[in-house]
Amino acid sequence: MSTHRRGVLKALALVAVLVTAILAGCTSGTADEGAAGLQLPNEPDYKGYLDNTDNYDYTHDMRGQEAVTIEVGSKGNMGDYGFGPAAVAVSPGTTVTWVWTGSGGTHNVVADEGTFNSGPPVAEKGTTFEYTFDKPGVYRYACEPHEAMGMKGAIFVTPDQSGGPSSGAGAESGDSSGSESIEYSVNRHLELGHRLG
Ligand SMILES: [Cu+2]
Repeated sequence: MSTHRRGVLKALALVAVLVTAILAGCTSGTADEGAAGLQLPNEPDYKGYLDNTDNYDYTHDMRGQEAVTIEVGSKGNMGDYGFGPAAVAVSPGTTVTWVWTGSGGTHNVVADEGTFNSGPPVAEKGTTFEYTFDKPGVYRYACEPHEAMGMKGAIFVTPDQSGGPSSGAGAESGDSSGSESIEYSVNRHLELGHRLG
């Protein structure tokens, strides 16, 4: 009798563990679906660019939206020296609008590779700068006055609607060669070209 009861208790305990595991899986998948965006399933390789950006948490998944807004002068980097969110994923054709909070002094938005540039730094709240991202790829940018403090950001433009950079055939290893993300964006370019052509 007591052996039987022990068996039942063991079975119940197992069920409880399974239910807990399933619930945990569900909540982590659907948590926090707000304006800030869910976490992209696979983090792009920013090649260390955001290493000293302390408000960079993860890439906020804003794919499928026509317009995305990023704060200039959000909390971060020992003051109001952050882009919020620091990293976002968007679909090609998305217009990103940076909106100045008015905090943290003068800021600007300057692409690492010259793709976009908001001009001289300004402080005024409500200032906006926008750029439409048609080409897939990783775009790194910074605020010139506060770049050394970590006021930097990244826009990951991808036509992929499911996973992230490593959801394709090529397995992404953790090495630091940096060639994989370039390969990835080239592949995406080709894919998009085929689709359009
Ligand atoms: Cu700044």
